[in-house]
Amino acid sequence: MLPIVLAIALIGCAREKPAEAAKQATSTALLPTAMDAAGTAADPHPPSFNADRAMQYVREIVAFGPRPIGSSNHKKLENYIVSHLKGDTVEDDAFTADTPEGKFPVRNIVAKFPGSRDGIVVIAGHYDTNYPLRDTGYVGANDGGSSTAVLLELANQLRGKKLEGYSVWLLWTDGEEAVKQWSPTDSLYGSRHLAEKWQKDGTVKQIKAFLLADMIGDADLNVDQDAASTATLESLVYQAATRLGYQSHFFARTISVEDDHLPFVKLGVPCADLIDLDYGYGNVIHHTPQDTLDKLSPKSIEIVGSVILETLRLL
Ligand code: 1BN
Ligand code: ZN
Repeated sequence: MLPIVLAIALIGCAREKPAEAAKQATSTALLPTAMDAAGTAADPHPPSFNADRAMQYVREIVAFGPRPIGSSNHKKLENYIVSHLKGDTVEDDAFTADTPEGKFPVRNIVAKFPGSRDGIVVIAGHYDTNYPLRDTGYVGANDGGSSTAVLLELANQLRGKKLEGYSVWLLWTDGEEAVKQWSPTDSLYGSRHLAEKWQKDGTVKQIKAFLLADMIGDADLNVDQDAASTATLESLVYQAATRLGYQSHFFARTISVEDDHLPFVKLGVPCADLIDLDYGYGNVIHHTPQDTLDKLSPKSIEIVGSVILETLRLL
């Protein structure tokens, strides 16, 4: 098997740090409240990510126990996600995946929030947990839990708002994890299926940006820069992080990671994978039963949720 993390280059990586773009940012967020840069009245209730509520979601998700594809806990989480999207426009992408461990139901869930401008921004994260660790008590608080929760809270922030920019589609991907051993055919079941579907029906052409959040709850938050992601979109994320004073948590090192953005990268969609693959010193906690709530911080989830919202404003 090819190693998943192909290369790690510490600070000083080949790609230029997006700091220059950030320095040029004239921040509407920093202007006095009721007006934006153009002098028009600003939204009196701008989105403001609620970290405590997001953390409560993680607690409730973890309380279901291990949530590998095909399990009853996974089904409970599907129902939990959908129950939090009442009144929203929800699209299901459900299918049967053929895996090295047999056939499994897989279900991507998409909540759609319409904008005033032509085009779609997809914000994604996976909700299934590691399959091979299913009998070890592994609950994936960070890997699966944090991404599910950040999307649920983003839905709260987008719901009922008049979005002045692109439409925003929140995507809970399923079957991200390998069932036996990570390979191009044993991984990313949901995102591969959805990318193909959205290519066939023309949706892919409308996607202006695909932002992926994965493992973003680590109390020691260091979001990596991903070599396969789109440099201009990562620069925008860095600019957003800088506006909020959170830039020190972003892009100190560059990695190459296989994740749910890849099927969309392959189709030419601008993508940014916001993943912290340094979970515990040397990533020792990742894919172990030690991936538990006590390693997380609501602040980390708030940082990523807020930076995503700020990136939406910049797009
Ligand atoms: C991320 C979260 N990934 C799986 N769950 C992708 C990955 C798999 C990253 C193995 C590193 C190693
Ligand atoms: Zn994982």
